[in-house]
Amino acid sequence: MSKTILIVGAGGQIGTELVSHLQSIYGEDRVIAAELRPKVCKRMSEKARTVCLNALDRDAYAEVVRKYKPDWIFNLVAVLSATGENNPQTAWHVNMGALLNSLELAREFQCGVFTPSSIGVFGKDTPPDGTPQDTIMRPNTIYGICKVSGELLSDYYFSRFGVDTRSVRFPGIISHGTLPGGGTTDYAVEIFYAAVRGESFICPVPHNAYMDMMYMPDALKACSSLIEADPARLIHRNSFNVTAMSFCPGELYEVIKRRIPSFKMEYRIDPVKEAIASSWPNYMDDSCARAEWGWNPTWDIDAMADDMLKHLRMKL
Ligand code: AKB
Repeated sequence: MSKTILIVGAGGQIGTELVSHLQSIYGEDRVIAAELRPKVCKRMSEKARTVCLNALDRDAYAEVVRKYKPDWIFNLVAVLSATGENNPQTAWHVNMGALLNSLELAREFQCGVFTPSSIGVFGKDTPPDGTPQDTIMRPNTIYGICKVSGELLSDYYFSRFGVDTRSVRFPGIISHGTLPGGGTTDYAVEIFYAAVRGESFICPVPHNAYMDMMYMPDALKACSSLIEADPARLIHRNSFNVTAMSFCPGELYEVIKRRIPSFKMEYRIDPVKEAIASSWPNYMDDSCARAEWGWNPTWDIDAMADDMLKHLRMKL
């Protein structure tokens, strides 16, 4: 069935590629990209219906929802984990403000809301290996606190107001399109840029810090599959563990070095990222997503590395 989709925060790492992914499913006219930064809006408007919007401005946001009448809002506005620690108050204000506006407008205009959650919801007390779907969630980053609060608030809007809210806990997303910004898992993207440029990479995360990761095509598939999922099969909603691979910097380095033997990496550990990485799972159990809506990732570390290098060699 065709749907109209409003993507808010569309100019970021996921949004940029989600726009064309959803256009390919629902049609170019049915996807509206909303973005705060005028320069990014201008660039996006060459490829998509675009509107410049500050998602914290409730009235302006309401105008956009009233005009386009989306079936789904993708609320991608986020200050990520490492940046959030520099200014926790702003991170709370932006992350929770955009989510609350999205939920309220979905309630008023009767549409669904998809909000990415994150492995950031977990903390030191969470079982790190095979992290279950339903487990201890006591993060100690402001980003994680926003994401746990967001999951609870989204479930609340579903049970209290019947808003169709759905979400996945994304791991680090690796892509060759738009760079991520301010995350703990960003090293897994930046390392490829250094390798292709012939530079050595300074890694801010310890060599043995395992975290879940996913290549962008799988992340896009997670977004579209979950909004198409049969609601009768959903036992969970906000939010599902999803993963595709787990590795540490030392392993990713070896994978790239097998393809570029001259590639060098050294470590200059960022204590903020180190603490965050060590509090996140080594790998999650995503069996509920598999059972409830057929989650099934395609890309492993080797296939991802080959594809990243191929695309970045054309781009850089
Ligand atoms: C981050 O590192 O902050 C994000 C995430 C895993 O949510 N990429």
